[in-house]
Order: sequence, then structure tokens, then C-alpha cells
Amino acid sequence: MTTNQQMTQHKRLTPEQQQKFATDGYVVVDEVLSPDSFEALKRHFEEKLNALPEGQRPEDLDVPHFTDPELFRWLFDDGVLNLVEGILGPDIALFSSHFFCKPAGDGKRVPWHQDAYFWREQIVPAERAITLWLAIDPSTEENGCVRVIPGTHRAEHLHYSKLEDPSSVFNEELKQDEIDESQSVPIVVHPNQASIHSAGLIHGSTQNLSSIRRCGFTMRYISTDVKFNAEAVGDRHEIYLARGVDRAGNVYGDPDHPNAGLAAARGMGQTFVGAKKMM
Ligand SMILES: O=C(O)CCC(=O)C(=O)O
Repeated sequence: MTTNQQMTQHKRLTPEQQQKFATDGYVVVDEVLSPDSFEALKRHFEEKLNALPEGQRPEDLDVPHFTDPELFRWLFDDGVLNLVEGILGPDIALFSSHFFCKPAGDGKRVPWHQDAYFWREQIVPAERAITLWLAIDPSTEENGCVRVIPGTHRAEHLHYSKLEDPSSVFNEELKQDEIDESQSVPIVVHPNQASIHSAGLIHGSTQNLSSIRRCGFTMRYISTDVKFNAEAVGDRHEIYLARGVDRAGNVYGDPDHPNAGLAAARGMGQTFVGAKKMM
């Protein structure tokens, strides 16, 4: 048996890891993809980065699978989906993806937030989405690794304020009095390690002022019993059935037939794509 085959067999969350996720809202996992598959993803990412149009920041490679169907090879990889299944169960949809690449020296910060706040109109309930944050580069405190505040995934309806800061990826952030930064934990991971976090968890990251690039590929999933609000956002977003069967009457995109109009309608960067504010 090769190393790759052994890894495939063992890529399931242990009961301890499932418990850690339930209690703290996140868990760290080792060696997600086979070594060959990880190297292929890294090569593919470097090509994308080199081809980035003039004026576009590497942090803004949001929903890259809308225009690059080869990414489904990794987004639907069994190494990823077996881990995701340990939290969401057997019926899984790909909700979104994003390369959060912070270049050395001036990589942007990600203000404290809960993902569910930004996704509140796209999926209901948004808190049930999860993200597998796969390290492409070493991610350390020096180059702006993700920080999480354990246990905050159960908090509801927190308040946000507007932000005008060119060094920030988002233009909204959690209000200071909603956060206890002293409780935050750095997620230090090496390439092909990942964290999985709940969409309710408070997290963020600092600027990358170091000399080492920091890139993570976020792969975001929902159980298919979460409702995708195609009526409101279907012109700007779509989801894909990754494993199992639909349980909410959702509409799914076809990975083999990309709809480039979605990315064009959405514009650059991670922006709120709903029609109305609810918090
Ligand atoms: O990569 C980062 O620094 C932030 C990532 C993030 O906010 C997320 O994965 O939801």
C-alpha cells in the first residue's frame, strides 16, 4: 500500500476532533490532500497568481471556481470531503471558495468577523456553513495567520460597524465591545495542514508585514439541508452538490459548465451579495 492510499483511508475526523469542533468551533487537521495532489494545487495557484490582472490584489481571489473549473478537482477531493462529512454528515454542497493570499510586506488584514454575517442572505441558516482553510504557505503569527476566539460560534446577532481602511480585506468589522481579543488563539499551520471553522466563529487576521507570503485556500461547505436562497442571489452565486443528495430543494450549478456571468455580476473581492441588511 502506498503512502497516498494509507492517507486516504485515514482521512476522517476522530471523535476527539469532532468534539473539539463542537466545543470550540474549530479544529486543526493534518495532511489533507495526498502529496501529489497538494503539489498540483500549489502549482495551479502559482499560475493563477502570476496571471492576476493588473490592479487586482491577491487577497481578492474570491469564488475562483466560478471561472476556473479545474479547482473542483480539489474542492471535491475525498481527502477534503471525508473531513467535511465528519461535521456536516453525508449530504454536502460546495458553498464557496477563496484564495486568501497575503503577499509579503503589505498583505491586508482580515478584521474580526463571523462568516455567517456576510452570508446571511445567501444561505439559511448561515451559521451551519463550515470552512476548511487549507494552508498553501506556512501560516504563522509573523505572516498573519488566522486567529480565532474559541467557543464564540454560538454567539448570535453581534453588531458590526463600517470600516474604511485600505489595509483591510472587508469594509465592515465586529464592534470592539463584541470581542475579547485576549481569548484569541493563533492557528499556526504548515502547507497541506488545515483548520476547519464554523461560520459562526469569530476570527480574523493581522496584516502580513513579514518577508514570507501567506496563502490559504478556503473551501466552504454546507449540508444540503441548508437552504440556498437562489431567488435573491442566484444571479451572483451558485452552489454545487459535492456528495450525497439534496435535502432542501436547492438548485445546484454544474461544475463542468461554468457560468462566468456570476463572477462578472459580483465584481472583485469578498463582498456581501445579498439584497438587504438583516443585522
Ligand atoms: O485567511 C484569513 O486571514 C481569513 C480567512 C477567513 O476569514 C475565512 O476563512 O473565513
